Amino acid sequence: MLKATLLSIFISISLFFSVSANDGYNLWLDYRPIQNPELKSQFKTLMDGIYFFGENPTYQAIKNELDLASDKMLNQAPVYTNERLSNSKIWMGTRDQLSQVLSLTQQGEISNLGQDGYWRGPLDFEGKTYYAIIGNKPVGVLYGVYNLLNSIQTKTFNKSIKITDSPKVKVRMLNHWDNLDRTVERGYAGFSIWDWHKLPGYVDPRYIDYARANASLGINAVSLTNVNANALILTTDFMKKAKVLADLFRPYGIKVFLTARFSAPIQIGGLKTADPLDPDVIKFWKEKTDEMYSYIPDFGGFLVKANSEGQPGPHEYGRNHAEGANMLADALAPHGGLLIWRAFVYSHEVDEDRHKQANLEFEPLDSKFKENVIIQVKNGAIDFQPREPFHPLFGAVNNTQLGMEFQITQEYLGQATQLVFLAPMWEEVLKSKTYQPNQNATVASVIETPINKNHKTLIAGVSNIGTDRNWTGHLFGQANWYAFGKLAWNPELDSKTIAEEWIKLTFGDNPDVLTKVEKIMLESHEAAVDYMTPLGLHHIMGRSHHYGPGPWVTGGRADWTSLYYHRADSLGIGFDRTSTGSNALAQYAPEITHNWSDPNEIPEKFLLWFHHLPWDFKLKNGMTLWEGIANHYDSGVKKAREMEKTWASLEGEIDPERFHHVEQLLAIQVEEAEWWRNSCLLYFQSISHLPFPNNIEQPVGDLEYYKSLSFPNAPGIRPSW
Ligand code: BDP
Repeated sequence: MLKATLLSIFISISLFFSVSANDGYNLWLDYRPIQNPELKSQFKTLMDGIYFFGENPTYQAIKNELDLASDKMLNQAPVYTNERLSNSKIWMGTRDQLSQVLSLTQQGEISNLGQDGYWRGPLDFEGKTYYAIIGNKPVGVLYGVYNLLNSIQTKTFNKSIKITDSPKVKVRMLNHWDNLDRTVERGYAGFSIWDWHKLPGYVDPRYIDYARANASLGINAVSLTNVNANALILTTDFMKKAKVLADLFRPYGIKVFLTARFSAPIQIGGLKTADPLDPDVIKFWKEKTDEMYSYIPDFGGFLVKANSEGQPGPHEYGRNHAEGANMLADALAPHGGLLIWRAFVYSHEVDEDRHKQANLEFEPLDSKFKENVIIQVKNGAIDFQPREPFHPLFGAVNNTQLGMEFQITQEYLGQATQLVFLAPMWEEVLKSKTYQPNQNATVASVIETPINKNHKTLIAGVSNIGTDRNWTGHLFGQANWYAFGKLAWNPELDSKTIAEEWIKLTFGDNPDVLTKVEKIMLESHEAAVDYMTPLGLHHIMGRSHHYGPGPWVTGGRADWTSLYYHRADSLGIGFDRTSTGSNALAQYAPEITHNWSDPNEIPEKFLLWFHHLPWDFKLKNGMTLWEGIANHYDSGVKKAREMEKTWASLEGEIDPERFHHVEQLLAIQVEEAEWWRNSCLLYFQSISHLPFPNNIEQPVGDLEYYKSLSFPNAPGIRPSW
């Protein structure tokens, strides 16, 4: 008897813990039990009679998702019916499949779904109302189902409202910087989730959860390998491995891309050259590509980093980027594949401001790229800095299809120890006015607009995913993956909406949690900019691992040093990119060049990005530049402490596992913010020789000590640096 009682106590304790513990693995697809009786009954009704118009692997993926969701949210299995009329409550299918049951009005309503869009809402047929989820293609139905589940979880479901949604961008892609040995360049969440060694024989169930998470956001493409590419990925053995992933991802609407090393013809093809105009090289790539399609018939294409940071490329043979890209594009074209060529090109051998180099390379090649080429451009001209003005290429070419590359992994934004919600930063870039090709153009509109009907549009994000149980190292890294997916689908969305949705999906709808977590998230980016690189400072982090501050970094290749970027001297600080300096500003539209050339007109957040100014330059609030810099650093630290305090006040309102995970990381973030402030201010003071303003907390510590810190084992370091 006693034994039985103990056992039942044990079982209930472990059940309690298994219910309350949350390691974050389920991401935003946690499907917690529905508490609200009305919502529960509405969802239950729908799950009581699901009718699919036809069968295909995507519908099977939908059924798997509904099985899971219904089980977790309602504690019951859904009922699938074969009878369309008598028992069904919800209909799912493509517009074609439903054509016999749609009235003309309904057909009209549902006609503008684009390739991947969906419609969901009430549908009247023969005197009865059904709920329907309709896509142009099965994947549209899948997206509609995820949207329905999202609305149930966030309690926004309304069965009488009709919703139509379709993505504004065609290719919504994750770029993994994963190496074949499972290390991840700039990865802070463990190792690569691609277990190349055990593939193709062993299929990690995590691959499916990865596909589900992406599909739930509308992400429809993934490049599996590092842009600093290894040619081995193009060998037959690896194609067989990649095929397994492509087969798993297909029902979720996700296409696989791989990175192509430009010198592969030499490394794995036995050729002496990789010259893109050499007939044997052309033949090599054609045969490789054909072979790839024999394994993966819907292979997405190649992503290429060439002639940048030591990667091989067409320049070695006196050819330009268009000649390199077009040769690969020709190999892909017969299969409908895409060639994504990165604009992240710069060289220390070129005597030009790094900021200008991509435009100098690509502007003269405008209109020279084949139709299946997309030039993938980072959001800013330097390199994923905490804040960058938008890349001038976005306004500078009219006849080249440009795609956006964001970095989801927080290489320069606190890596996996800091909570920095990146949506506000991406939103700022996407909403920036380019004034070209027309007065109303924004970065978002440039990306969303195909230059003609055959061109595809693209948004890519460098993944922050790894083998950590919660996928992203920091729980809030998940919010960045989420936000990226949402913005790739609709670049016009605002960060607040995205944050609210993610918080509800992640923590439920406790209003106190919602308000406080939202505040933390929405203020986190500005806080990080303040304690890392305020007022347009940039590229002053530690060398090679990029972890923590390193404004003193000098020596070696100039454009990899901090001095090159901040140019602090006894007179002042900042990079003069106006006409008296490198004139990078002239690469923007005249409206921008004109306004930003004046240090009193330019938004202060970009001040030192474009201007070298005296320490006593007057800021808008009346402070001197030196005082302003000091105040920004100090206020960044204070904001970080505020975030920590706000989070602490949520104890008991968030499950202990996730609460303590974030609590500990926020404590690290505060220490790192202080480290940034102290070391940057002490360093800049050693140059300006000015006293710190009285109103700030005085930086403490010894500059020499900060300089001596080294992190040889910091994660994510690029192996060759
Ligand atoms: C930089 C990273 C480096 C990448 C490079 C790239 O430090 O590891 O290889 O970008 O985007 O941000 O190619």
